Amino acid sequence: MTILYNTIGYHINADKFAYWAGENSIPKQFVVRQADTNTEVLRKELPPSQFEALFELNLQLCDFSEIREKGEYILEVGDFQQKIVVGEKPWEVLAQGVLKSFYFQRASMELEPQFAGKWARPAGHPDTEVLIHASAAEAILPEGAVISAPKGWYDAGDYNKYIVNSGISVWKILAVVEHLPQLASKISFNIPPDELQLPDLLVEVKWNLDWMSNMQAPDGGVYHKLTNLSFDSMQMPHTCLNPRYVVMKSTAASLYFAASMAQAARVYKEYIPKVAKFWLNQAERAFAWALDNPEQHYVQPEDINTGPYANSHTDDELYWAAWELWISTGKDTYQKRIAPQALTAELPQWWSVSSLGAISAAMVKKDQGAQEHILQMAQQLRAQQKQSPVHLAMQKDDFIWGSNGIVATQGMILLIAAQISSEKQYIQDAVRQLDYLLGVNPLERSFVSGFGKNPPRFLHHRVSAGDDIDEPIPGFLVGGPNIEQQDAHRLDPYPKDPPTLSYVDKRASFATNEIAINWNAPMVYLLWAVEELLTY
Ligand code: 9MR
Repeated sequence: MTILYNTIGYHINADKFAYWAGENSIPKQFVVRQADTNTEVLRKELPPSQFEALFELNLQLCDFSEIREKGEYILEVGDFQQKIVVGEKPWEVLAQGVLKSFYFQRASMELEPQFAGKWARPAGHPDTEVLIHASAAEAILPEGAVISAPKGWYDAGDYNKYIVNSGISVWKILAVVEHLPQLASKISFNIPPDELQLPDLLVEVKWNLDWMSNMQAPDGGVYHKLTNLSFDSMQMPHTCLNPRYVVMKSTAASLYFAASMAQAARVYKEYIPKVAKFWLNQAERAFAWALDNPEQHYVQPEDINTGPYANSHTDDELYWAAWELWISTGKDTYQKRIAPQALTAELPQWWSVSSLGAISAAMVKKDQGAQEHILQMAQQLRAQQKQSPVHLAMQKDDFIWGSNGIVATQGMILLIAAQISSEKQYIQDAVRQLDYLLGVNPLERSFVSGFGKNPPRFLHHRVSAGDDIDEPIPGFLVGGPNIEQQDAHRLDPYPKDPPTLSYVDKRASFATNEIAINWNAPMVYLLWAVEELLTY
């Protein structure tokens, strides 16, 4: 028997749900006491149990939403006691840590102890001498020619840099300050300041945008990735000396680049107008290249076996980039490229991005059709939550590679719906998604390294594996339960059913325990936006 609860804390203004998972439970009531004085502050009947199919557990809801005073409490069911924290900003330190993880992913730079603490490390992957791969060769830059494309974030547990995944990640992080501009000056997380005096969040994202900006070929097309031929072994960045390549220009990469640089140009305009203008011009050139080369889909060259992020349907990328460019430039030519039939209700993930265009249209352009589209997506998520006793929008077949990123993205959509509709219930719905990631799951763990109860320790992450420090680098949301278990051949068998148990905290589990920028990015949005929207 146990209590599933949010192991980081509960917000004073949010609904507060924990779940009693007791076999043939005898207790009829639950009690909440103040931790220091043991004074009883709440006593309620436990409702009948409900079967949570995603967890295969019978659960009884302990709803202690009435408690709106910050403090530490004891939640008591029968003889079982669980400490619970209620706070005004319960997730702020976590939100800082999740954003700080991007700093720990920086390529081409030494991480100094003042900022990185015990995880300080020498610079790795300077990427100032990157070879043109055969797949990217052209007269002006033949095979073996050298370009410079330093900086950027390592994608994940590996040290390669991929435009597709970078594009979606920077977009989701910048959306925080584009949607909630008041946050720009409030967010700080101890990273080296830059000489431009940008807010911390923009300093961090610029590290990656500066790299992306260097990935454009002379004709406007964008290289799909900057990579080794094969993954490095589990070694520290500064010990990696394998040659690095830029690999074929692709339609998808060019459109991801166009969309995210166009959004970045809007966000940075008030701070660094010249750079923003340059990025916007780059975005326009990348878009033009994609129109001229609509079918140049990424095909992994035979001598390369790092992540493909291949995408052969680019209608959704075109839709997204056209919206971003129209909003940023006001030019009709882009508006004409917005093909309504390309918009789907799929959650925005690296393989499906039309809804990102709809989000910018809804939030920045206040386009009514786009707003309705997002609200419909949110209503669908809410309908899914209603099927689940713990109010989780996930369906069984959502537990794939990076399922935790899906949970966070669903939360992000609910929060955007809250901003469009001013309907506060959507904020509460988003908190349920967060509850799952921070402890309301049958593994009874937080999925963020370094935070909460029983967090992942053995990340599939080369730095955390190679640094000889016991604790993994903090602030990473691991991929999470994945019923496809692509790593099963490297591990002892692990459960598959129910899907939420299909996870192992082992280094070899690249399919459940890797970290990645595209999973942390929606977590950044979820954490910062939910706390801001709950503060009233
Ligand atoms: O997140 C990606 C997942 O959707 C794909 O199924 C998987 C296999 O192609 O790749 C995942 O992304 C990995 C990328 O290819 C390389 N860097 C690590 C990424 C996270 O595992």
